Amino acid sequence: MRDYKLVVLGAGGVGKSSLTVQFVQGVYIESYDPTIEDSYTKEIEVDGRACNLEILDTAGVAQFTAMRELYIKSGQGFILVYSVTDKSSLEELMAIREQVMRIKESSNVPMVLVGNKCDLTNEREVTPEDGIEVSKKWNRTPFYEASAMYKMNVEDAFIDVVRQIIRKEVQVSSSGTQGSGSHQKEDVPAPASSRKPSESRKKPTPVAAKPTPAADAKKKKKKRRCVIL
Ligand SMILES: Nc1nc2c(ncn2[C@@H]2O[C@H](COP(=O)(O)OP(=O)(O)OP(=O)(O)O)[C@@H](O)[C@H]2O)c(=O)[nH]1
Ligand SMILES: [Mg+2]
Repeated sequence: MRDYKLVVLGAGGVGKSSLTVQFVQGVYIESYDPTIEDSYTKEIEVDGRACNLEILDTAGVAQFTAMRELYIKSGQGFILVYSVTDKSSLEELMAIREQVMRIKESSNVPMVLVGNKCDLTNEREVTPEDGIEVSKKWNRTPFYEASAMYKMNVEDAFIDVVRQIIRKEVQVSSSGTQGSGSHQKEDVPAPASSRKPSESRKKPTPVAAKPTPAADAKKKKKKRRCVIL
């Protein structure tokens, strides 16, 4: 059983807790109770591997975000959430992603972009195309539109990020055989000063179908990356 630490990040009220609780417990929280910090664990199997997930549900509201740096340091995979009903919540993710890359000293960090509340069609401020565009700018970070309320794409998004972590582990262990047990040092460090998230490197894969080599064995995984309602 491997332990993986996931961190859920995003602006206040976008649905980080609702998505997390929906994923972990299969229930939807209707009420809004701003989070300070919550931690959950869940055991799942991903591509035949038993995984013990620790999921850190972080605060979106400004007065608690000082802790973010510590969470990011300890996390291996990141779920970056905005609400499709709040354009500024997507804009806030730009700085959050920069912060993740700076702290992890890498532009290749397991991550998914999630546009939550896609059930609220009448309140939409962000189109699926807007999300796809951001995903492209972010080196084709897998993008999902989701609804915590209707449990749409919730599991897919969390599992995607776990798969990315596993894939990285496999890469590190297969390429690091001659090295001295390097832990998780990445290929391309993201300079703290550089503000160009997309210039880094990476595979030219279509946004709607980022390949997940770890999942290749399990071809049955559906290709759906975002839901367009
Ligand atoms: N319609 C709809 N409402 C949602 C969805 N997800 C969350 N909400 C509602 O949005 C409100 C905020 O959700 P939370 O999950 O508490 O948001 P959060 O991102 O954890 O907020 P902070 O902890 O303050 O950062 C709650 O009233 C939820 O019920 C969704 O998919 N659809
Ligand atoms: Mg919360």
